[in-house]
Amino acid sequence: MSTHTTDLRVGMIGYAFMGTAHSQAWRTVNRVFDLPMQARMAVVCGRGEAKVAEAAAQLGWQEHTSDWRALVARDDVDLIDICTPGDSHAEIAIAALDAGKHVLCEKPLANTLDEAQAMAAAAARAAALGVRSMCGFNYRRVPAVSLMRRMIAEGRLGEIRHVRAVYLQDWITDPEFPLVWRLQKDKAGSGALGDIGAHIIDLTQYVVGQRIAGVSALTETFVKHRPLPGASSGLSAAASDGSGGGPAGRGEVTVDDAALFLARLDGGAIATYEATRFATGRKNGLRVEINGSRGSLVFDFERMNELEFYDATLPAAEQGFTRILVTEPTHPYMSGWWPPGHLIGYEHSFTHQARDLIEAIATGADVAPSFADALQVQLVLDAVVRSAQLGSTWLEVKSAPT
Ligand code: SOE
Repeated sequence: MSTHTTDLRVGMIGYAFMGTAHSQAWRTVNRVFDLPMQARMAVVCGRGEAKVAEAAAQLGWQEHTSDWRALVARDDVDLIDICTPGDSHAEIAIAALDAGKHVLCEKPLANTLDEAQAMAAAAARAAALGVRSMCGFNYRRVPAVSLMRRMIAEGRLGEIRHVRAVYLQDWITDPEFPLVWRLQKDKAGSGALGDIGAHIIDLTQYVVGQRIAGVSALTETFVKHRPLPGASSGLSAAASDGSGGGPAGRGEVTVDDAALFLARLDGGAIATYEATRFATGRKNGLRVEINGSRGSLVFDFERMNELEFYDATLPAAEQGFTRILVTEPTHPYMSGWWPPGHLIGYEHSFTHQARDLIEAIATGADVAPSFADALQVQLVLDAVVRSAQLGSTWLEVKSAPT
């Protein structure tokens, strides 16, 4: 039963995969969590009138528009939720923040470091006026991931020595898969690196409480030209017709298919990262293992309700990896859901994200990941790209202002 007193009127821009996930979160959040504000799905925005009207009806938005500038200027909208490709994040987010709207922006924050810096600066200006902004690194809000952070902060792993993170997908292994927007640098900024590598950068920095301070990287584009897409949808939403001088009917892939890097964290841990869309058979294989002086923790998204824990402080005869089923009411976020043992899924991380953002807006608390946190991720992405271009040269990563 909700005790909210105020509405939070949301205007969402973009309604493909992420927009659908965010819609599910806005629809659900007040039905599950008792919050001081009620999310209202006020307006959804997309480029084509007919399609956005359909999306509004299907996803449950009260109104629709094809003019994001008009949306951002409306007095009856409090929060702008940006679910568009990265090439429009900066322009929309800065306009929204300057108009005094709270902002939730999908990851990665931007396509370039300059854009991310401008967004973080706009967020800092707006924060002084009580405006909140958050970047959508939703995996932070998987209960097992939050629990991982809590246990590490409590010292259960002791001193952190190793961080091992992979994010493996395989949806473009077929060379005939079309040149969708995610494969074009001007639309997406980078490839596997920014799309899924950004998640493991954010997730590991979050759980360990250390920042990446230096990297040595390698990237690869296995399939250099792909068929130009038709007006398709979903993950394959239409790309601009970047023919890129390739074979007839094909365009150049201008992003990485895979990115690997070594890193040092500022608290002394060393780390390896791998992000690829060519891990045949791996659909959404996000796996993180942390080794410390007193134990280890392992999270695997494909078993997202579980955490593996090795406690090296137990008597030798009792040591071994144990499986924690993260469904107890005492586990992060779980008190809102089902009785212990009843599992949750991918979409719940977005609902938890909406919950935390609503709480922060209502109480004036700081938001995490803030645009400054997301700028930190962008600094790492930028260093990875430059290191790879320089033949894996070690590069220091600057620290974003907090
Ligand atoms: C596509 O690779 C994608 O949808 C990412 O963009 C999401 O952030 C990730 O959660 C799942 O995969």
